[in-house]
Amino acid sequence: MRIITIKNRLVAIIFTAFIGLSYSYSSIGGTISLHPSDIATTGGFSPSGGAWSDILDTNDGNSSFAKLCCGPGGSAFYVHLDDPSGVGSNAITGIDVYVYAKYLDGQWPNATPIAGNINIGFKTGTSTIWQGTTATDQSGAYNLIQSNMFTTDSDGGSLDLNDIINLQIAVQRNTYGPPQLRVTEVYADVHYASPVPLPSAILLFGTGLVGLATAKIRKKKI
Ligand SMILES: [Ca+2]
Ligand SMILES: [Ca+2]
Ligand SMILES: [Ca+2]
Repeated sequence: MRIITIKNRLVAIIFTAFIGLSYSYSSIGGTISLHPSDIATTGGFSPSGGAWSDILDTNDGNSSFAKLCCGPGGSAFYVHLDDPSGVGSNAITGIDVYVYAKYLDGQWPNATPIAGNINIGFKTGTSTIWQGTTATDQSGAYNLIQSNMFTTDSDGGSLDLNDIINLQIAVQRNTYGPPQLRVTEVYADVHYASPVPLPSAILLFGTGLVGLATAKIRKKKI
């Protein structure tokens, strides 16, 4: 009867330790998505279907978007992003930038989709880091343009919470001539990692091992 009790206690200890381990590892880090809070620099772009604070929050097609037509390429708008919550003092490990965009050529409502080029980037301080020119297709659908993960701030330093608070996304129209660039959504994914889990995981695993040893000693005394 006592052996069964010890076995049950042992199973409970190991089970608790491994639940603790998996919980710790699942909380190692996370990702938060940040959408625009307001315009920082228009670059000649104008909002359609709402205010700058709202039009780039969702991929709602042509219901709300930022637009710029005509002229030489190179014009860019910058948007401020919502400040992060839940990151705490955890280390910031990277930023991904996402932009939904397309080009149209001709007068609305008879404008037709056309392929074009855009660049996307981000700014946390003085400089802007660009992903590089990317082509959009002529499907008429908003193309998702995604950056590689940026792992420094825009001036080359390590990422910290202030960088994320100051984070801006930049979108540049890189096609010359009349086509209109439309952007319906932009956001950034911010990745962070917690420094806490490893020690806590070791502690929990250690607790399990101590429980195991104690149970064995008790078993021998029977
Ligand atoms: Ca918003
Ligand atoms: Ca902000
Ligand atoms: Ca939109």
